[in-house]
Amino acid sequence: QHFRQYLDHYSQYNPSPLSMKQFIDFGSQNACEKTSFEFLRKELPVRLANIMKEINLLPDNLLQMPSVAMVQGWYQLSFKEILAYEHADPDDAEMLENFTERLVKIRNRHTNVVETMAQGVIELKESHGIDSNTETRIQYFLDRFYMSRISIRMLINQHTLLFGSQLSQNTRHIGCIDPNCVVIDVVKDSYENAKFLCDQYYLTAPEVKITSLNATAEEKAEQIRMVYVPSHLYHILFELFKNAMRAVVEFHNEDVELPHLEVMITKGVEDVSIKMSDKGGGIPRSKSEMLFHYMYSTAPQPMRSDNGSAPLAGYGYGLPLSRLYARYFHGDLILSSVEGCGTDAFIYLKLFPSEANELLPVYNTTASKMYHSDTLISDWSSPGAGTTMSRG
Ligand code: W6P
Repeated sequence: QHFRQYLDHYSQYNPSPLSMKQFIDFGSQNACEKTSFEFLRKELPVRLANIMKEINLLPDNLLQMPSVAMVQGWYQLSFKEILAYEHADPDDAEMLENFTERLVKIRNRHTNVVETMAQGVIELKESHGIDSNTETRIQYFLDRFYMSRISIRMLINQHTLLFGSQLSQNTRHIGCIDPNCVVIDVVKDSYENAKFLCDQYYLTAPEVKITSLNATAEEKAEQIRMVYVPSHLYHILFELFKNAMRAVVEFHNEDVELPHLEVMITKGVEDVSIKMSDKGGGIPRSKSEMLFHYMYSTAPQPMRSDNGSAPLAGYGYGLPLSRLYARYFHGDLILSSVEGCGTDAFIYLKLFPSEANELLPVYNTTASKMYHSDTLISDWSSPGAGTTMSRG
C-alpha cells in the first residue's frame, strides 16, 4: 500500500504555523479560495501525518484499545481523503466546492475524538492499569494530540466559513475570528451560562464582580477589544467559571451569603490578561499540578445528580483543554491557589496579531524520544528510595 509512503513523506515536513495576522489578512483581502485550497491540500496532510506518527508511538496496549483504534482509523481515512486532491486542478470550481464539502464531512467525523480518546484511556486503565511512566507519556501525547486537533479544526473552520455554502457576509467575523472581540462580553456570556448550570445543580450561584482596566488607553475605562477567536475564549472562561463556582458553593455550603467571584480584565502593551479569583477554599499545592492531568480527570467516573444532569465541573478534560486553547496562540492559563482561602486563575492572551502564532506540535527525534521508556527516570530523590540501586 502507498499509505505508509505518503505518511512518511508528509510527516517529514514541519507544520507551518499561521499568525492571527495571517488568518486575518487571508480572510479579508477578497479571500481567495484557490490559494486556501492549495495551502490546505498540503498543510492538512502535513499536520495529520505529524500527529499520526506520534499515535504510532503510543504503547501497544493503548493502541489496541478499541476506542483508540477507532480514532486512528478516522485519522487514516481523513488523511487519504485529503490526499485525493494532491493533483487536482485548482481552477476547477466544481472540485473546489467538493473539497469544501469534504472538509465538512471530515470535521464531523472527528467531532467526538476527545471523548473517544478519553474512553480509550479508561479502557487501558481497566484492562492493564497505568504506571507512572505510561501516565507521563500519555499526558505528553494528549497535550500534543489535542493541540494538533485544535489547529486542524481552526484551518478547516476558516476555509469552510469563508468559502462554504452558508456565507456569513453580514457578521464582522473573519471565519471564526473576531477582529474586534469585546472581551467583557465573552466574560459575561460565559458567566451567565455557568451560573445557569450552577443554579440548576446547587440551587445557588455566586455573583461576579467584573473590573476592566485599559491600561494603555487615554481613557482607562475604555472597552477592551482584541483580535481573537471568541469561541476559544468562551471555552476557557466557561470552564474556569464552572470550577470557581463549584469551589465557592461547596466550600460555603452552610453560609447564607456566597463570596463573589472577581474578574479583572486588563489590556497592557503586549497582553490582555484576565484574572479570575474565587474564595472557594483553594486546593493544596500537592494537588494543584494534577488539575491539568488528563489521567487524574479520567479516574473517577463523574457522579450524576438525581435528575441525571452532569455535575457542574471536575473530572473532565476541561482544564487541560482550556490551557491548550490559551496556549494555541501563544497565550497561557495559570492557576494559583492558596489552600484554605481560594484560587486565582490567570488567562494571558497575546495582543499583537503578528505575534499570536499558532503553537503546533512537531514530530521529530525529540518528540520520538519522549515515547521511549529509558528517558523518564527521575533524577531527583523520592522519599524512601534510598536503599534501592537505581541506575536506570
Ligand atoms: C478551585 C479549583 C479551581 C480550578 C479552576 C478554576 C478555579 C478553581 N477553584 O478551587
